[in-house]
Amino acid sequence: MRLDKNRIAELNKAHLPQHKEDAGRLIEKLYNKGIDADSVINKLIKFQIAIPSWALGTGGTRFGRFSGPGEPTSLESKIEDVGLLHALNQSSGAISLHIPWDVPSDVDAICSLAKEMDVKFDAVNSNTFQDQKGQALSYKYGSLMHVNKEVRDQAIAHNIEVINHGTNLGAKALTVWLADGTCFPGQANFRKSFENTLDSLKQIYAELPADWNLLVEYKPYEPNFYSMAIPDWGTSHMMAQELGDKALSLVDLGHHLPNTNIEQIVAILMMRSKLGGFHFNDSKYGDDDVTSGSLKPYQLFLIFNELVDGMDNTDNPDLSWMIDASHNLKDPMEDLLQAVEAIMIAYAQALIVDRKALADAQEANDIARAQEILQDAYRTDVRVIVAEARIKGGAAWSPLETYRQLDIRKALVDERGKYTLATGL
Ligand code: LRH
Ligand code: MN
Ligand code: MN
Repeated sequence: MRLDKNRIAELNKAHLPQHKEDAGRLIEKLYNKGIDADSVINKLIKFQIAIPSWALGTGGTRFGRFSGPGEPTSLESKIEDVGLLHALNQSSGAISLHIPWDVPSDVDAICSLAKEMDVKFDAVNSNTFQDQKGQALSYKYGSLMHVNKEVRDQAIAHNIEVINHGTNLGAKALTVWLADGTCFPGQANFRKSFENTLDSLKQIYAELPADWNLLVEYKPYEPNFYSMAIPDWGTSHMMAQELGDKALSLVDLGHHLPNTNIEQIVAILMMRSKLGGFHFNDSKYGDDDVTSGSLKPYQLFLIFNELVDGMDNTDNPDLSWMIDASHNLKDPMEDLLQAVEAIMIAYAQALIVDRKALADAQEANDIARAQEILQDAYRTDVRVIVAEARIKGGAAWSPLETYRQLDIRKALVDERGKYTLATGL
């Protein structure tokens, strides 16, 4: 399915008179505060959040999966779904692949489809957290950290293969997330596990093309419940530091113990030019992978506040932004549109923070004033400038409303069938 830009513009029309009035009012309010709304809007237009290939189908829990109709089953249909999302919001023009789930059979055809849909290839992800059919050695006891060198070599070879797939597609980064760890005290020697993991990463790093990054993702628990090989940002940073300039830490919002101050982690990693990527989702308990901004929008704003500050004031390299959520109950496409919108709202709020006044308040230890400044930005309803950025970029005033008006899910079901292979029904 392809979306006609004119159709989107037509549907926008009904909203434009009110939208213009609302946008004008906010732009003037920002102007009076010394904030240039045009520069905020231009930054919003440029901001692109990758969609992972695995998020386009209905997710599940350890206990079950309730499939949705018309889910994509092939890499082609996943790229088409991302293209549809991007046409609706112009903010999700990239897809992140998981190998071997998404091995392209015909690279040229995939690249031209992606080009047609205006979709780029973001970081590619390796997968050594499952055993694949026909695989010689098992990852049951780990992959890059495994006690057996042959298993580590197999996992290293897989990561190199992922780099090669990514190179063919024009990707520029490899994300390594390891399920490696232990479930029981005494199961492994912590130091040996660390050394094995680092040594394996060094061998992968050595194969990285010159213009690539290696993103090291951390996670405190799950699937292992006693220890993880890379449990936290300290370990990830230590490894990235030792690997070299092209190795950076990746923060997944769900990969922290409850109440961790993620915004502080972001600030410190950026100060060291070591933050490479970001996985967005929201959580109440753990790696819940629910819709970004659905539970803790203020935390998301505070994180963006540090990201914006870091992007302006540090030498941190450009980041890979990606949604990493599991859509168990909602239509994944609708959920992704909501997530992108929530992320753009948090970014826009962070862009209108009066940074000079905040710095002055901090220097004067004026805590109440500092809080007022942050909350003034957070409590500003910026949805209208996010919509303005979308309209300027040729997207929908309301992507979700347009998605429903165009009955896109029905069109996908008509095209792909109600029960696709991914549903298992
Ligand atoms: C692990 C994770 C990691 C994986 C993805 C499927 O919890 O966040 O990024 O690649 O989920
Ligand atoms: Mn992740
Ligand atoms: Mn996760």
